[in-house]
Formats: sequence, structure tokens, C-alpha cells
Amino acid sequence: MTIAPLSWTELEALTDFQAEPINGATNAQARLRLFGCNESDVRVTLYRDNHAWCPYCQKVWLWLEEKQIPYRVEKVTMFCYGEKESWYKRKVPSGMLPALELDGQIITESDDILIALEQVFGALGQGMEDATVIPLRRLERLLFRAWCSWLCYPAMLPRQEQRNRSQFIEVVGKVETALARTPGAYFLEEFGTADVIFTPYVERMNASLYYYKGYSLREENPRFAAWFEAMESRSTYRGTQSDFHTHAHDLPPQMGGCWENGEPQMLLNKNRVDNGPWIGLPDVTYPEPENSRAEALHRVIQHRANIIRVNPATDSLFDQALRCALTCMMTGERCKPPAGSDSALRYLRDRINVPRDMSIYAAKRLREALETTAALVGDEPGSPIPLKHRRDQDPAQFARR
Ligand SMILES: N[C@@H](CCC(=O)N[C@@H](CS)C(=O)NCC(=O)O)C(=O)O
Repeated sequence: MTIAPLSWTELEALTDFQAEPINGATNAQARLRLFGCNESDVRVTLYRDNHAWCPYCQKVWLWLEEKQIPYRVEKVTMFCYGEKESWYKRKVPSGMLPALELDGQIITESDDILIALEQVFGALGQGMEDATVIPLRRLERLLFRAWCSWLCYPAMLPRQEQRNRSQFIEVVGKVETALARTPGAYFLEEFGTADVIFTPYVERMNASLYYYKGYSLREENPRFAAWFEAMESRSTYRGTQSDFHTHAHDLPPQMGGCWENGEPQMLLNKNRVDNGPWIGLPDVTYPEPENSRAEALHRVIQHRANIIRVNPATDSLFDQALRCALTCMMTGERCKPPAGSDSALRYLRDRINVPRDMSIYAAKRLREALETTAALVGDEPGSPIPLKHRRDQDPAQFARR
């Protein structure tokens, strides 16, 4: 039995999700963050990428959120997503992100940004140049290099793949030892700068190695597991957190390629990240909020005109198919979409970006509903996700009209 799709008006009545971008919890949509202060208190502007993807931006973003410094956000296009805004190139000729304007002065390089912010607003726990933090910053770069060597270069021989893997796991052992030095789950006695420094790439390592190498960083290392869990207890981190699907497909153009090892576990993991089930993947472990479906619905309704316009299917076909998927997500009932809409539904399934579009559980529920609905009419995949660029996600196409 399947039911008829609800109208947009009926769907609108099913969500009471209320975004509070300015003073609410950390979120990727805000253009201004006040934490209860007045707009006249704002001394900082963060220039960051549109997709909430750039790891160096995430570092500064998380720091500002933790310290509750009022700030403005200006979003800029990364090269592989589209054309860099000329106003930004006039400000920062290299076009690199992040940049920060502090009392009218532009600062680039994420580490220099954090040092400058510390000088004005004080450190977050132990600061960037503290004797306990400096060796941890070096360890983070060591881990980063070992990750790149494994992920971003093709291993010509199985022996080489094994060596790259062992080298990475050896550095992971050093990080586990560093985490074990204090009784709590964080790097030092209290949460602070060191945790912020590790966050962006450890999140990307967890996702990419699961998908391209069949290795689950978070599940195979108890101190990492405890650290991730502690991070997820913070609403700041939750607001910046991405999912496996987003990272697996955002990383290749940025990193110049990610290489699959073709092992059985890798193939299973890849299939699960791409086709579900998404609930239960080790990209998140905090309990699902009750309003995850309402959030997903709210976000789709808000952007539905552009979502329908950029979809390769005709507008009327996709409008109906999308309403079927949303009806399924909200009622739990199957709702058969028009014939030939399976590929269009999977096109959207594969282009939900976390946290740019919505939070992690909302995205999982939406992907699930799109897949369940597509499967009612066929097994046609969506058009492939590009590997060398992500212009299918060019922000210029999604600006609210
Ligand atoms: N060392 C710099 C690295 C920044 C960086 O590599 N940014 C990349 C994005 S992750 C970038 O802006 N690339 C230009 C672009 O993609 O448009 C920092 O720490 O801020």
C-alpha cells in the first residue's frame, strides 16, 4: 500500500522547527552570531567557505563559538566549487580561506588567526603557544601527513598500501598515548585549544579512512572513541559536525584524489555510506534529537525552489517525487513517486551537505526517505558526483531568488 503525496501546504503544517541562527546553538547558516550581545559589540568578521567544509575555517569557527565572541560571517566560494568572488580577492589576493577581520585588520592563516584572537579575547584553556599545546600541535601535523600519505597517493603494490597503513596507525598510537596522559577524554585536563586544533582533520580522517580504506578510526581506538564522544557532548561541535557522505565526496577534489584500497571491508563501508542505511554509521554517536525529521523538512521547504530547479529532472516530475519522499519521511508511509524519478531522487540524496544544509541526523533521515522512495520505482543512480571539482554545488546556483 502506498499513499498519495501531501501538498506543500500540508507538508508545511508538519514542521514547527524554528531556526535561531543568531543567538541559538552553533549552526552553519548564521551570518551573524551574537550570543546575547548587541550588534554594536561585534569586532570580528570570519570569512569562510560557503559549504562549511574548509577544515581550517572549522578550527576558527569552533574557537569563536566556544569563546562566544560575537562575530559576523561572510561566505566565500572555494575554487573547486565555482568562481571566487572578486570582492574577496581584493581583500585577500590569494583567495585563501579562512580570513578574519579583527577591528578592521585582515589576518590570514588559521594559526595566526587564533593567536591574534587569543591576544584580544584570551586563550581557550591552554593557548596556542603554551608549552603543553605546542607538542600537540606538532603531533596533529604528524598525523595529518601520515593520513595524506595513506589516502592521497595510489599504492602500486599491496606492500606499499600496508606500509602506509602501518605508518598511519603508528602515529595514531602516539595520539592515543597523548590522550591517555590525562584522566579525562580531552587532550589536556580541560577542553581547550588542543582539542580544537585536532577536530577538523580527525573528523575527516574518520570519514575518509572508513570509506576509502575500510578502517574505522573511531571504533578501533578507545581513546579516540572517548574523545569523539566528549566532543559530541558539546553543542558547539555538533553544530560544525559533518557526516561520512559529505566528507567522502568533498575530499577528492580538495586533496587531489583519494585512493580506494578495494579490500572487502572498504567495499562494504563505501556501499553503506553511499546507499545506506545511514543511521548507525560511526560518524555520530550522540542520541538522535526528536526533531531531526522536522529540521530536514523545514530546510527543504525553505530551499525547495532552487532544489527543484537544479535537479536534472523536469520541475513538475521532481516536485511530485520530492513531496513523496517528504511525505514518507514525516508519516512513515510509503508514497510511490512518478515513474522515472528514481535517478532524480538519488541525485538529491547524494548532494545533501552536512552541516551546510542541515544537521547530521536530519540529513540521515532525508537521505533515507529519498532512497526508500526512489527504490519504489527503480534502481537508477543519480548522475555521478564529480571527482575533480564540485561545481554541481556551485553556490551561485543556490542563492535564494
Ligand atoms: N595554512 C592555511 C591553509 C588554508 C587552506 O588551505 N585553505 C584552503 C581551503 S581548506 C583554501 O582556501 N583554498 C582555496 C580555495 O579552495 O578556494 C591555514 O591554516 O589557514
